[in-house]
Amino acid sequence: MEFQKTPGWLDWYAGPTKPAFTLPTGAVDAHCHVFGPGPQFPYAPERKYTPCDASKQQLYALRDHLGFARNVVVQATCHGADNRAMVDALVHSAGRARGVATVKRSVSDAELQAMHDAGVRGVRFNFVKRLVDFTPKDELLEIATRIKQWGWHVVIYFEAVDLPELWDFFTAVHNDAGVTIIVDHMGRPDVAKPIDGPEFALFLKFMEQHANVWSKVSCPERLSVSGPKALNGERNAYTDVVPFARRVVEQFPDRVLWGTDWPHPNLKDHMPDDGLLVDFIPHIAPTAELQKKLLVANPMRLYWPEELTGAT
Ligand code: 0GY
Repeated sequence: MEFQKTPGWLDWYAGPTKPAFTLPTGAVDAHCHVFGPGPQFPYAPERKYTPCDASKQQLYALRDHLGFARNVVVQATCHGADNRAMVDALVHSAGRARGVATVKRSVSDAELQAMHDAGVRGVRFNFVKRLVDFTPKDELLEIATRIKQWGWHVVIYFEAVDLPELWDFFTAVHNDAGVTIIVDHMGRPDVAKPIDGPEFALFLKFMEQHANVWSKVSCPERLSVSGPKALNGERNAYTDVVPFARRVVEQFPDRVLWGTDWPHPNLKDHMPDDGLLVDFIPHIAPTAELQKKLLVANPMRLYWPEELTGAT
C-alpha cells in the first residue's frame, strides 16, 4: 500500500555529520523508531500523522555512522499497536536492538512472550493529545500489571502541563503494579520557563519521590526555543535545553537514558543533524563517568541485564 506523508512534515536528515564527541564503547541509542516501509508494514488506520518511511537498514546505518553499538527501538503512534515493523527491526539486529511495544488489553500472553523472545522489554503509554486518542487508565494499569511477569517496564510520554493530572496514575503504575517507569524527553518541559520554576520542580519531585522512575534526557530539538543555532560556530546547538537536561543527569545519574529520536517524527520547522545531536551529550553529561552511565551502564542494566550478570 502507498502512503502519502503528512504535508509540511520534514524528511529525516540524510548525510548527518560525524560527531566531534566520541561515544564511549558500547553506547546505546535508547530512543529511536522505524517507520514502515509502508508497503511492507502499513501505518495504523487510527494514526494522527503519516511519516516518511525510515527502515531498519537506514537506522542501523545511522547507528554505525554515529558510533553507537546498540539501539532501543520504540513503537511510534503511527504504527498504533501493530508492532511488526519494530519487532522485525529487532530480529534483524543480531541482538543489538531491543524494543518497546504498544499493546492493547486484548494482547495474549503468547503474543507478549513472542515479543519478549524478539527482544521487547517494555510497553509505551502515550498521553500526548496530538498523537493519540485517550486510553482508559484501568486498561493501562491492567497492562502494566501483566507485563511485570516478563520483567518489562513502562515508558510514558506526556507534556509537562499534564503531570499534575497524571501523577496519581503514574504512582499507581509505580507502586501498585510495581514496574519501573521511563519518562520520554524529561516530560517535555517548557524551556522558556525558569529551570527553578514550579513546573520543572514538579518533574524533579516526581523523580525524587518515585525511586524507579527514570528519564530520557533526549529531544533537545523538540524542546528548544533557541533552535539549532550554534554559539560561536561551535557544535553546541539547542543551548537553552542544556541546563534542564544537565540538572536531571547530575541529580539522577543512575536513572537517565539518551536517544537520538531518529527519524524525528512531526518536525516541521527544522530537522536536526544527528551528528550535532550527539555533540549535545557532553554539554549535559560533562564527565566521562556521567557519559558512561548515561550511554552504557544505565541502558545495559535496563535492556541487556543478562550481559551484566552473565545470566541467560
Ligand atoms: C517521539 C516524539 C513524537 C512522536 C511519537 O509515537 C510517536 O508518534 O513519540 C512527537 O511527535 O513528539 O519521541 O518520537
